[in-house]
Amino acid sequence: GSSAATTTQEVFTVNSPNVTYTDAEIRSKYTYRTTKVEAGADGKFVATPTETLYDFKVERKVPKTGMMLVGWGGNNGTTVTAGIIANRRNMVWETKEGPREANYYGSVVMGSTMKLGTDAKTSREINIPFSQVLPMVHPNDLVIGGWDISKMNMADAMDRAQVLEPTLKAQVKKEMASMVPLPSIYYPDFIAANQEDRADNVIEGSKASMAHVEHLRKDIRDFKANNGLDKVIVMWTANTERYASVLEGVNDTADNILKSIEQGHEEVSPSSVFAVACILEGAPFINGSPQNTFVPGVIELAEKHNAFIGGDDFKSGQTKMKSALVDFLINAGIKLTSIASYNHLGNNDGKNLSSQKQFRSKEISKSNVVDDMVEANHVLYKKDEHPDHCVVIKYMPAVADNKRALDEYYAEIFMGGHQTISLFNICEDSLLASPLIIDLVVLAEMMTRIQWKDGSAEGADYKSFHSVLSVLSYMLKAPLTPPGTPVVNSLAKQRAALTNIFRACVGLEPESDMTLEHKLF
Ligand code: NAI
Ligand code: DG6
Repeated sequence: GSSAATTTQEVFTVNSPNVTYTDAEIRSKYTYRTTKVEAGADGKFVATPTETLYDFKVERKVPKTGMMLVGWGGNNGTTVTAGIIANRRNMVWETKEGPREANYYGSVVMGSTMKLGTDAKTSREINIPFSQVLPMVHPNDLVIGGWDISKMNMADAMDRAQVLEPTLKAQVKKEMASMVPLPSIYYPDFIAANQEDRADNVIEGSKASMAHVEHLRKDIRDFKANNGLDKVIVMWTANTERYASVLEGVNDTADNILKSIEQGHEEVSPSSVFAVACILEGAPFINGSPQNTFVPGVIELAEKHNAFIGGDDFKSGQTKMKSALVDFLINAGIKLTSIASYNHLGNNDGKNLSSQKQFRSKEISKSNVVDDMVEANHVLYKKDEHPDHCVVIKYMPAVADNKRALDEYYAEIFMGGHQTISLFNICEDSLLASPLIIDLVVLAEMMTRIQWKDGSAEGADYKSFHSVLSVLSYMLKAPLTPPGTPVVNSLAKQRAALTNIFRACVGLEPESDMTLEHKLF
């Protein structure tokens, strides 16, 4: 079929003395309003509204962008690639339920809207596609590449994944067959032993080295040059690794991690080597798996180089529900007392997670997701009191990518009563994860074109957001935040932060949902 149009038409301009448009930039003067709280001498709080002035600057030209996936030949890598090709070509395919057409359902950027404001004449809400609040890359335009320790071409790897309909696969097969992942680094101790038979596309050397860092940097540079790209975003969607031990003198500082890579220290994981290569190359790097890729030394290195990093672990199904449902229950004043989360799945991710150390990485990222919401409610929970929470994952080959997630939420309600909520969530795991990959790439790229400066200081310089992109939290189970800053797990707060920061960049107030215009007249 014909190629889909991707040029983003600007659907609105902001009419404000604080906002200016040039061909190259949108500039806004923004007043950030928040509340500082102090405990008074009488033990009561004093809340003081505060205002901070910021200048934001957004580069308008959408760059030609590449997306390089580590683990490209896996279920997520093949599914997101086929999905983008299908969208690019407006494909339609037959299923037993009738024809289906390519879409971006499940992507916040491509599938959701945000309220721009109220219609001046009718008072109705005007909503715009999320993708149009700022000038973002269209996923159809992403040039895709990447690495895998398996050399299978992408068409065969797509068959191996058992995710997409045969009628769709037939249409993308030829293009996918021409794509073959670059060889990657493989340190067997970090992923399950049951993955070994896949590893036939491996760069020489089974522990970290500067040669590996340089090899990966060159891969990124070559990909950029060969495709005429302005930017490359790299995403880890390879197997879940075991945790790396965080050791003094080894991976605790930027200098030490570089030294440990040079010395081939056994606690440096492949994902950390990829992260370091990307930081040094200035390519944003996002970790879609749960392991501690971002040991303190890697974070410090990113800060030193003003490079963007984000993670950890795609938040696709069970955890996304959890970070919405727990928020709802606790904010409704209902005392959640336990969560039991069972999963079984039969894809290669499940096979890798059947190994204890890799499972442990996932157990950690799936378990810490309610802490802040519990801690915020000292009416329901005493200090250090938590709901019981257990996470189980079992490998069940027959169900393939159709992961089953069973959750029981048990809560205490009025007057000693109980409420039990049972959820049974079934779907192709990779069809949930692929749109998140797209969102993470598009949003990370967008963040590279936003700059800010202190709006009250004469002559202040523009700079970027902090290296750790916590603004990506909505898509991630265990959001990485700048050192010393709080983690926010509530899905609603994560979305509000993202949309309101983007609104601020074009000089719009946060969406408060007060709608006083409908209440005071
Ligand atoms: P997969 O097992 O199908 O794909 C992973 C790929 O990574 C494989 O092709 C493997 O050969 C490759 N690989 C392993 N080590 C590598 C290395 N050092 N360099 C390059 N390639 C390497 O797994 P899937 O389902 O695509 O998931 C990928 C990751 O995303 C897993 O860690 C999983 O836990 C995580 N994830 C997946 C979600 C989902 O819904 N599918 C959601 C959340 C996280
Ligand atoms: C079993 O839970 C396998 C995992 O890789 C998950 O499917 C994946 O991390 C998605 O997790 P969640 O909790 O967002 O559904």
